[in-house]
Amino acid sequence: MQRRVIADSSANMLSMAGMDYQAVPLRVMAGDRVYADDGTISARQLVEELRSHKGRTTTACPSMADWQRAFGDAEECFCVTITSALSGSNNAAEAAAREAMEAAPGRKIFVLDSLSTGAEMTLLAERMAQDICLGMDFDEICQDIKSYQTRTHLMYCLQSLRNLAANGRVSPALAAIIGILGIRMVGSASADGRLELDAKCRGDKKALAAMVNGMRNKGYAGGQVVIDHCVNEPLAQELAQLLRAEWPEANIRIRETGVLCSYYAEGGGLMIGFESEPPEA
Ligand code: X90
Repeated sequence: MQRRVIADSSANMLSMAGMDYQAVPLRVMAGDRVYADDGTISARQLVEELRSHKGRTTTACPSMADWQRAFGDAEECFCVTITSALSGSNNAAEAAAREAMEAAPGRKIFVLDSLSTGAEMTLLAERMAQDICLGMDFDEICQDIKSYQTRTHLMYCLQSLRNLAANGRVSPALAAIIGILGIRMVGSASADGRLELDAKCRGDKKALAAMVNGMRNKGYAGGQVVIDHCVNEPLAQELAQLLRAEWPEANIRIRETGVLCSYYAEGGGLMIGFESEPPEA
């Protein structure tokens, strides 16, 4: 039986080693240029090109057809989407799944609303893959993923909310405060899948302390961490160092944001997916 894991591209993961995995691209539009989130442009180049673009920019979620193409002929699909509170990706995936299952009774497609994005989605997709490797059945996997989701989290540190505000995803008032030079917003994905402000920090040092604190408060105790950065590897490395100082057993990976997350996190931004509770034995 063919079993496939699928995530939209906001997970910042284009492939998964040794797994039947598909990424469904979102898009960024600037004038008549369309940037598909499929690995064809780096975060650095995207940020540079957008800086020189004068007009309006926006984003688009995948269509039902995009999701259906990703399902392919796989009999069982396990999908995870960016939060439904900020994007239509989850809606499109749900509708595509309903249609595909009606057309082929017996086919099983699970769509999970991550209520988050980025590296938290990566952790959820990797858990799906792990469950498949363990040979769990469809319903067991759905249950396990929902319970795993209660101990995955996302924090971020942003230097600008310009693109989020321009596209109606955060309030212009908040964007104006964070837009002040040197001010960083440290926040997390809220329970209902929106941006939650945890701390306004002046400078990287305070922001790093706020991130470590935020993770501790959410129950981080040495489990998996995935740090995605938008043209800011030094800050990602510093955060990793602070975490290792406190939790030597921490399993930390550092990656670069894809197109969608680079656009919204903007240059300098970090997004951190992590598990609460210690690593499993
Ligand atoms: O459908 C679309 O056009 C995509 C809209 C996406 C909007 C939000 C993306 C945010 C990405 C920002 C930091 C983390 C936010 C976490 C929120 C739960 C990156």
